[in-house]
Amino acid sequence: MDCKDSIKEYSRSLGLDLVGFSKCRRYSELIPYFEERQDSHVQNEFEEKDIYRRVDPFLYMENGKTIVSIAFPYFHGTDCCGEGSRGYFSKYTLGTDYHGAVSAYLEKICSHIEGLGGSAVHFVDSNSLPERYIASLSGIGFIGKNNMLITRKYGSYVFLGEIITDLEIEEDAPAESCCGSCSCCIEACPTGSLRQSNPNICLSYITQKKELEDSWLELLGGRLFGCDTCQDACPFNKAAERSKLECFRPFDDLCRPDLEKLALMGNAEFRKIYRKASCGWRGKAILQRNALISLFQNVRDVEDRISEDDFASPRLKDIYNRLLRIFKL
Ligand code: B12
Repeated sequence: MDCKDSIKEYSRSLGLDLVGFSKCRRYSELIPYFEERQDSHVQNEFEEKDIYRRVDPFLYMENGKTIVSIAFPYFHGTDCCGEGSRGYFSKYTLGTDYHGAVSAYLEKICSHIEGLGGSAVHFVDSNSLPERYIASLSGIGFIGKNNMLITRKYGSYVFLGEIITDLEIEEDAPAESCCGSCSCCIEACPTGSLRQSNPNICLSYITQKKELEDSWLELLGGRLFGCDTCQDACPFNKAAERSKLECFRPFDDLCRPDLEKLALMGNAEFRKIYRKASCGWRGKAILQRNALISLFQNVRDVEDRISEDDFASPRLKDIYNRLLRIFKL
């Protein structure tokens, strides 16, 4: 069996059936695109600022030859998240934090590659490379009008992980966009973020942003962390297969969040429940703030049950008073 089949077979034994291969090379064709975005100030604070780092996988492995892209399906089909409820977490946040969970899988596959005689380094999310673009080059999915890497099997509800290796492996054919004339996601986006190609007004980002102007407080619409609106609108997600990866099975507390408990939670509760999930990395106060926003928007007597004095943090006191002014006075 050659290296490619061996890596695919080993990944499949771990429950990972979307694995693609592309050549490790500089993505110079993206430089003008990234420069234009920089000039029009639409870069997001979570994006790598240095354009040359964004297109250069050799920074991670000088003699890299091949990049392996792997999709990790996370949606278990649980009917616990959705617009219309008073407060909900987006689908990707519901299970174990994907940074650790995906890394654990990638480490195993790296060891397998080392067993084949190659070196291997792995990434998920926190790196300077354009993961969706690399995944599309490897053919595991195409990039949709909602910017998402969309796979035929699991739709776009997948995380992406990559391995760079010095093994020379035949590349797969890149995937072409299949969106055609469909623009469901663009029409569904509540803020026009997709139409304007501006991730800084994407509600997923707004739920994670530390400082929010008043105008955003009314627009979160129950989103406690992340936004799925453009993905939920996508026809490729309607019949998408569900994830069988146990690590992404939703935690009960995240499925049916008690907004009042969430807004008033202490450090111990945060660490026990939310820090382990994918919504924990921005800290406790962001989740408390978003829960407070949902409460003020949806619950009539919230100010009788929760007061400014319940919060030690000046930031949360401030948001409480702003919400009181906007929704109750
Ligand atoms: C910054 C960031 C964000 C920001 C900005 C998102 C954005 N639209 O770029 C915010 C906080 C808003 C965000 C939100 C989300 N994110 Co995010 N995020 C990232 C991060 C760290 C960097 C992305 C980035 O650089 N964006 C800037 C744009 C310009 O680059 P890009 O999206 O990578 O790719 C574009 C170019 O390649 C271009 N392109 C494609 N082909 C070609 C060809 C040519 C020739 C050219 C010139 C350009 C071009 O189009 C692509 C799509 O816009 C990546 C991890 C990583 N290292 O890649 C995760 C990542 C993209 N996020 C991810 C996820 C899951 C999400 C959310 C779904 C979470 C949620 N439910 O709320 C949303 C989706 C929002 C959306 N519709 O994009 C996943 C995406 C998985 C997938 N199936 O696509 C990633 C890959 C993390 C991971 N490892 O799984 N995210």
